Amino acid sequence: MPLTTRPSGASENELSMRTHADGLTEYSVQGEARLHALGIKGPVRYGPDGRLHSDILEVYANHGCYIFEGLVTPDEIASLQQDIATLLDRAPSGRGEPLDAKGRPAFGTEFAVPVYHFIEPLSDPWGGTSILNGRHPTKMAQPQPQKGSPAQVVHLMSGMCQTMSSGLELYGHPDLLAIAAAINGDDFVPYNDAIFVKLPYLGGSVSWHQDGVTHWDASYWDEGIHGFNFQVQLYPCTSRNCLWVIPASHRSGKLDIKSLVHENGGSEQLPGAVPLICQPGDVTVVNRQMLHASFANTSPDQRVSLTFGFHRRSSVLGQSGSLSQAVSEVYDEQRIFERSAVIAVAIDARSKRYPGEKAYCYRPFTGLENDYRFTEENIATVIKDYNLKDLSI
Ligand SMILES: O=C(O)CCC(=O)C(=O)O
Repeated sequence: MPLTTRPSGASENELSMRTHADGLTEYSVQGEARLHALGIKGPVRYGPDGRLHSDILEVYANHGCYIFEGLVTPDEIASLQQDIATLLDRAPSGRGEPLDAKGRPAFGTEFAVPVYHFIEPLSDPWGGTSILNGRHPTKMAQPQPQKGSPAQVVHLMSGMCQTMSSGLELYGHPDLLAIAAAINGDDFVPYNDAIFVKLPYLGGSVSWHQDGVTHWDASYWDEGIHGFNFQVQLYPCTSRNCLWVIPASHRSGKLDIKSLVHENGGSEQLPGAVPLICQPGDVTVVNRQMLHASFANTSPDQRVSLTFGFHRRSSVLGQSGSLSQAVSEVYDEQRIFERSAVIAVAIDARSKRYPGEKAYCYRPFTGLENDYRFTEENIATVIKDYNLKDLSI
């Protein structure tokens, strides 16, 4: 739906926002039709063996993505929304600022990895740059924000397992971990997490990319080798603000994105893409080899996506750091164990919050449960600054 009402305070600049929004209309209609035809949505279901139903795994293998409807309960979503609102309220007033917008000391200065990542409204911070191994080779359209918009807006928040109690509890969700085990094996390992924030009329874009960077040329390459990302959706995701993916692109190897955009007349509206339209509580699973992007949010709807991924252990063991990790870092057994311990502590934190729920049994920590309880000591040694040990590939 194009913008039909003039946002308050809008000026002639709104025209370019409107042009951007109008320009997405036909593409959205076609994308939504493709999404419905694809059959990639449904509730989580298990087979007689108690593992994720093979029908779902087959759909995921074919298309590279799945939308688990209503996987996270409304009560849990409400807690997550509340914690996100607090995090945004306490964000620095801009990049590098010590105080929040209300003049209080900003949240999160004690963490080694900065919590908040700012961008200029409606901008594309990574497209066409060498940031993140240069994996976003083309620039997205950057519409003019309306007059009076803030100079910078929060685009990403890092470290959800240490910045919000509901984030750590979510990390131990039994269905999410069972899905991770079904896709990556019972000895699966974590990747990283990031909360994408797309504020109404302000949220930036994420240019077309494939996430994985390490295994493309390996003789043992396959379609699942770079793992997957969950996105837990806290608000309705529309074709205007959501993540778009190109189905089955995870099976095509490394794509020449520059050429794809060039062959598309320079337009970022790549053919065949589908919008991952969701309701709050839905969880998407997206193979990290899929070609995916999101457009500047020129819509009135905010999106907040808690994004966290998992890998096969064999994809990570022995690799060197990439993306946000330094190349000098080596993912040896110890490093993997220490980062994986976050899952063990999260499972215990969750079982304290939801005592009636059957806790997930994470195989690499079987027998070690008592050492990885949600205690003050483990918060200090396992959780604090855990994201320095992310396992990016
Ligand atoms: O949610 C988005 O807008 C971008 C997500 C993304 O690019 C990713 O998870 O790799």
